[in-house]
Amino acid sequence: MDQATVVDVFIVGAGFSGLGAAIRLTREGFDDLVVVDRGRDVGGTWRDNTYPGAACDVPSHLYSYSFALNPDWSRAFSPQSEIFEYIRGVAAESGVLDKIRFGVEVLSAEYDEGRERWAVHTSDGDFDARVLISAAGVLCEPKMPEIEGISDFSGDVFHTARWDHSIPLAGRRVAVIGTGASAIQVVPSIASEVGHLDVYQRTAPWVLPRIDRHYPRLERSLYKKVPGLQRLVRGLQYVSREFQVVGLTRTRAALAPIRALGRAQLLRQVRDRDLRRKLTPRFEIGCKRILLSNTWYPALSRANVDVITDPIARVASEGVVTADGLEHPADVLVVATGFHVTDSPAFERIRGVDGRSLAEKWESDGMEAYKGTTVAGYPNMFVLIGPATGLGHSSMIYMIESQLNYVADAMRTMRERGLRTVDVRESVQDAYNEELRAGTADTVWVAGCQSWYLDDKGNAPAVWPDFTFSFRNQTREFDLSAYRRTAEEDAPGATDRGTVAVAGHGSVTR
Ligand code: N01
Repeated sequence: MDQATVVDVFIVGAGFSGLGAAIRLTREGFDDLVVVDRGRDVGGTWRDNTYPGAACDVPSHLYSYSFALNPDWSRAFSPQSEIFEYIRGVAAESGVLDKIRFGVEVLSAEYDEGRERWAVHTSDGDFDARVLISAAGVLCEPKMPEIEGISDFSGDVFHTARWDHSIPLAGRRVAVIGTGASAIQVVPSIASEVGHLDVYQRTAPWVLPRIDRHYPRLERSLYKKVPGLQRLVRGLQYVSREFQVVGLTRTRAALAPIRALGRAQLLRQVRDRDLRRKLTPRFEIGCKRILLSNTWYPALSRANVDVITDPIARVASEGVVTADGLEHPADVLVVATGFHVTDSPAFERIRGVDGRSLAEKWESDGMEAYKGTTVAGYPNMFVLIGPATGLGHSSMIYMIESQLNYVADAMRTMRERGLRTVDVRESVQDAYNEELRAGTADTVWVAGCQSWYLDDKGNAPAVWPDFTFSFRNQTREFDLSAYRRTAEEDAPGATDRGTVAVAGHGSVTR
């Protein structure tokens, strides 16, 4: 590590979570930090997902940093370009841009037990950091489907998160695989332009009306001029979304109104009985992310669009072959099959005290953390949007900011007490996760559907199974007693909790 750049905090990723961490920690006085991002700009998911129709399905007043509300949102659900501009604007105003190195990929991050530091190897050199913050994102590693022959397709193939804008679609035969949140935004946006569109549906999703509207200039100026108005609107949006949690986690009966709304929209928008039968969801609403669209069903009802529900058998050089033996010709294959979430390649690159990668640990023990943020055996590491923090119903930025409260308080606590390291106790983490699993057992996410919330054992380690304000409460303060820690010699932390000296490690509290 001779050539390594020494830094206090190393942050991986400059999306909403990494940028938020850099801003928050700088404000707390932890400004010796470096952020690296493999992309060329901030924004993460919102930089990468440029597919036609990309937009947020959480209202924009709610889907913003609490410290950077934007009175100028053009509409209730902003398009990708506006969210990307928003995050770029926040980054520019925050003063942390000069701490971010773009086009830099983390190759590995290994905890050096002897030095109690993180050794981070990147495509642009090595770093030696006290604290590692993984803000690499969750919906960022495109998942290509394992379909025989797909690599031999003679036309163009790309994933929604890597949209190839150089490929013309006008008048051509396009196939879209998948009917999740990305596909339902893409399909209506391209249906009128393409010659023919085949939509390959494995599972019919629940689709509710999208109550979107343009914000007139008067309303936007009121948000600027009337103190508290925007926060009030944001608060109402937050509360109304939180009501869904009752149905998702406690009483299925509470889902009845939205179930009825979904059925009514299908009945109203799809007159063709055969098509309606194909599009009728056969699983409990909420088990997969509930989709919002007013244009999905009308797009699928168009004369130039076919919904194909026969399973895909293979991809031939000039089209898609379904299990019934039919070959459906295509010029372009759009893959809308989601992301690696519980099996993200990012997990392979982080190694803790025993040299085990997070991927190996989570493969054997399940994807678990404490309060979604710290992992036993990975001292001084904080994971943003870690296990059991994912949401379908509300803003991930709320969860990220909750985690940042926890991280900031951890850093303050370490500073005040002279602690070199904190490492969550395995027993505490286990007990926490046992409780989480018990809390998830009756939720809608484990009600029998397949989704990215689940791992291959059928657990739902990616999703937060409760009201988001209970996560906010849990993460309000850093609970030092849950942690093993080492302290600087003579630091207050070394004397007030009965520490023992350990050669080469300062001292360790058990
Ligand atoms: O991915 P998904 P996504 N053959 O995993 C199908 C967020 N997001 O990119 O349901 C055929 O939801 C799969 O079928 P099935 C949001 O959190 C947010 O759409 O598993 N089909 C499914 O239909 C979302 O949840 C916004 O049977 C295959 C689809 O592909 C998350 O990103 C917008 C297949 C994958 O759906 C992921 O959404 C967009 C195969 N081999 C995304 N493999 C906002 O608005 C998979 N499928 C904020």
